[in-house]
Amino acid sequence: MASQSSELFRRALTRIPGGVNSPVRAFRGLGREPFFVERAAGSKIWDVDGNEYIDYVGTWGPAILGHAPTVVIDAVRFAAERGVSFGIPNPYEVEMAELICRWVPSIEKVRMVNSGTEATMSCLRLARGFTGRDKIIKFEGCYHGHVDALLVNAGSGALTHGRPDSAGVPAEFAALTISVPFNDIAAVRAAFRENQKQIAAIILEPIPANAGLYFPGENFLQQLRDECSRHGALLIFDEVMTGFRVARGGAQEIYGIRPDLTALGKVIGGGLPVGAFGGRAEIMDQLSPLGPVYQAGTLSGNPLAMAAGLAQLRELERIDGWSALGKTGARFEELTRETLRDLKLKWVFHRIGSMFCLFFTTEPVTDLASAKRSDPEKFARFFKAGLDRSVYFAPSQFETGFLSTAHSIDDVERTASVVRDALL
Ligand code: KE4
Repeated sequence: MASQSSELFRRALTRIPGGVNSPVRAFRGLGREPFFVERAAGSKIWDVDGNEYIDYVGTWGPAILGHAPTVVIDAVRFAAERGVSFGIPNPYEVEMAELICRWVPSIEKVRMVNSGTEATMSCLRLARGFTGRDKIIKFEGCYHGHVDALLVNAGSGALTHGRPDSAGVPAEFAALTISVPFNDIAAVRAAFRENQKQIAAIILEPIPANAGLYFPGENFLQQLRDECSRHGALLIFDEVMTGFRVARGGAQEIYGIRPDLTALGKVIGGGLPVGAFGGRAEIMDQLSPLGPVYQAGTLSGNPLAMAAGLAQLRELERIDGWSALGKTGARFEELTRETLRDLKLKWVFHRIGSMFCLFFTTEPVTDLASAKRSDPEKFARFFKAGLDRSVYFAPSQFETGFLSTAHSIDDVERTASVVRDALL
């Protein structure tokens, strides 16, 4: 008898393109159908056929406290009983804005939106409005949501499904986006030389995590900071994934870099639809109703998303979630590297805090080109072997895994033995 997931997928395919509301969920190229989740709690998810999995996707980042943390559920219930949306300023928005500005010093003012895509899209428009320039520099493999101007050599699902440059984006839009290899400061300098006074901003994931996970080279972020300051362009950090995860102040705290604008999302909504963008007040004050750059949203600052995000962030601080995540991550890395050594495998394993990625290549991974050397068949076999053993890793080589504070050492040790079997 067909499983309930298969039955749901069959129905979904009839009414939803690809059967999914976001491409990366489709398990394409993995030789199996996606499962449908029924519920989730802590580090676990259960599908509609009753199968339990240890979850290392964490809804792509938001579930930093694990699924359905009590503090978030209680906060959403409390808020919901008082109204689920107002379209009128509410106290939660002020508390969220003050918390973000307190935790991320480069953010003097912030505006809430409803997705990471909206956050990066708004950053671009604001940078163009503030500088009066049109061109943007981005990096191959970085993914900033499905913004027209940024679906150029994009990562994540665009890369997974072989559409780093999406159809439907006018050539005129793409022509304003200069895409260069990550960690290639010479290419950035050349772009500024060849486009004098035309570049509004550089946008990047300070720690790229949408072509698998890799890191900025020594001084690379400082060099970008210097180039932007030298040429009057804005430096935009897309911290939708790293914000409040890799450290309380995000990647910019770890690397000690002060971007002009920052995009946020995921963790700040506690799992509800949310995004935010913020930065220097003189830039943010260019936004309507104060300034000429228009940006708006019916559900921006929604009370449920704000209540959920505030509860999650405050709990994260109360328990010092970042050091807990670091400890669990370190144990996960220790066991993974032990397994790779024992099996005499030289696959590249990257981790920072609670974010990790295993590349099926033995060459160093420092940018998209090197990440693409990873063997897709080996990845697919590993992913399915994990799933067959009740461990759900991200269903693409060009994604990143996430631990939460709900992942126990027992979860991690059980996963390590699954990794060993899956690598055999
Ligand atoms: P959303 O519009 O999906 O909320 O955020 C877009 C975005 C922006 N910036 C970064 C660094 C991101 O990682 C994302 C979204 N991340 C992907 C996972 N790699 C979302 C998963 C999906 O597309 O379904």
